[in-house]
Amino acid sequence: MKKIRPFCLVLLSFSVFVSVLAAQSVLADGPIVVNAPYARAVPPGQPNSAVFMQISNASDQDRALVGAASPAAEVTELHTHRMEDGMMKMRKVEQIDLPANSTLSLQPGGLHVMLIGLKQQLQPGDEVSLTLLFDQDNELVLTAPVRTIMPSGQIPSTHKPAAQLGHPDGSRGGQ
Ligand SMILES: [Cu+2]
Repeated sequence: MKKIRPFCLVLLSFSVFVSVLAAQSVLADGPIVVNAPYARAVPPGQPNSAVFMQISNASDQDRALVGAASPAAEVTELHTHRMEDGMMKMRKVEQIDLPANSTLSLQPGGLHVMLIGLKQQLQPGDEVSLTLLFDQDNELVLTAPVRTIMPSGQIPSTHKPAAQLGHPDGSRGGQ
């Protein structure tokens, strides 16, 4: 009769733990890897929010994120921020380019996946399911934890606070 050594059990539970962690923080679709996705917590009643992440393209080929969908919102769009007339405004973009061998950050004040018309509350501790559509007909489903982002957090200092009004990934004010 075989005995299971305690050491093996420790290893086994450790590897299970690691793969659970990996499933939450890293998602791969061939050469495309998504790291550390998270959604912005918003107060109840706020209609919009955004999801951020890092996307790496480890291939020698330029790729692109071409769309997104989420059951958490009526509409899910790819957005960026642009300076227009001295104001930082967000704009829908048709795609987000992922140049070969590069990592791109979707972050507050910059590129983001916009959730418009929230159908669920986004409180810290909640989770948002998100499907990312890449070119070449690849799609990737991930779960993003909801986190509180300080209104002033992670926004480049060149952005004027007033220009952030009305944007859920920029500040709590406006709209
Ligand atoms: Cu936006």
